[in-house]
Amino acid sequence: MIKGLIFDLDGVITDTAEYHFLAWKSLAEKIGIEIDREFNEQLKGISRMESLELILKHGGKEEAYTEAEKEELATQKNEEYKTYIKEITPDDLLPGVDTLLKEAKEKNLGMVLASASKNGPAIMESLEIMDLFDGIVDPASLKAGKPDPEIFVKGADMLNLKPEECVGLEDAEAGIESINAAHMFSVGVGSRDAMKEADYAVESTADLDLDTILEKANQD
Ligand code: G16
Ligand code: MG
Repeated sequence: MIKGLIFDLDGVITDTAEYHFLAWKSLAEKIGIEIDREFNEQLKGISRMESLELILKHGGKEEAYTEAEKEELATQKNEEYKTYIKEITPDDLLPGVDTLLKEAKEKNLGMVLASASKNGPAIMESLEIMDLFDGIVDPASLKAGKPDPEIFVKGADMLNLKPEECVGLEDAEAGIESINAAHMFSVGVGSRDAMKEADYAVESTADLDLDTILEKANQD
């Protein structure tokens, strides 16, 4: 019996990927590396420092900086990113998400955020949905990020539920892998190809229907 929903943030609740892209692009340019939107796909769901490592590798500069310099580069990116997310309002909820969250609340389902983003709490406040949620897994507390199952397992723990009693919702391949490894029913948002490992997938958040999700997950 499903009693909880564990949500990814970027790409499921709101679309911050474009802001991450713009901030990484300008940081990369400063150090002579060119990135495009196609490359940016690899950064979805991946932590800030792991994203930086991928960008440096892409530009052949993986050995060029000390750990302290890399921390500084990541901080510069985050400062620019924060200027974008300051503008977020409830209008930035992805289509269908408002209805989904409210219906889940009416059904007394537990809800937790399992995002790799350290900016998650600020974004949730700006979207004005924090009161619907029971908690946010602190990404700084994790030993391993997605695709490791830890973040989704901790999400279920926060609700005092077993992973089998929860549904995980994700838009990144690494995230679906994480949910599946946690033995949780996985709902994917995205192309059929990218979401081929999901237990159930839709192309857009507008197609997320709570009754359908619960019916499929409870059958599983
Ligand atoms: C999000 C984004 C990633 C980003 C990560 C960390 O993950 O998809 O691109 O690198 O958060 O973000 P921050 O730099 O704000 O800590 P998710 O898990 O919400 O999809
Ligand atoms: Mg995501």
